[in-house]
Amino acid sequence: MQGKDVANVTVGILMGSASDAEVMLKAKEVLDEFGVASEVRAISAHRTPKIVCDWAENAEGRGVKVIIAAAGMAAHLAGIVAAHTQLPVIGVPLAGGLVGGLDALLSTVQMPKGTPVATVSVGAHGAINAALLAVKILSLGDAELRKKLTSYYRKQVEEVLLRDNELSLQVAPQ
Ligand code: RP5
Repeated sequence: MQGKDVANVTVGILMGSASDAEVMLKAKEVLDEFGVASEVRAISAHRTPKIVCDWAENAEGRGVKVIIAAAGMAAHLAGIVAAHTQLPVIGVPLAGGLVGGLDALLSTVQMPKGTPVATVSVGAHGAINAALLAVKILSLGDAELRKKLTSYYRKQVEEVLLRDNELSLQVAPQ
């Protein structure tokens, strides 16, 4: 069973379980900010392997250009998706298993040659970076997205400088 159809899907966000949603919806928030349409699915490489493989094989035909695949523990979701599509796959390892997600990190990043998974950091930071990386990939062929990225990073600099200024004022001698 699949949720409601998303028109003009550009990024597919997969996660191994609905229990990953709190973290992975942060990726969707970033994509929404850039006006990039996404499709979110919670399907598992080991519990629903056929559904995952079918989804990956049909993704390109449905307009998906970049896939973000997130899972915790023995995180083989990104790898199995990458094995079933020529689209770029960004893997997000999730915490919840051993040593703060070290198990998922190694499972996601250590792909043998031939089937690349571009792996980002563990958890929420990784989810956000995966979305930004997807936007960067898409921006190679989209001047509007390039402009949005430029202003996103300009805003990031302004926010850092604002916090820097606040901190300086806080510690300044009275
Ligand atoms: C992985 O196992 C999922 O990605 C999730 O991070 C972890 C636990 O899944 P649940 O037992 O919460 O469904 O496949």
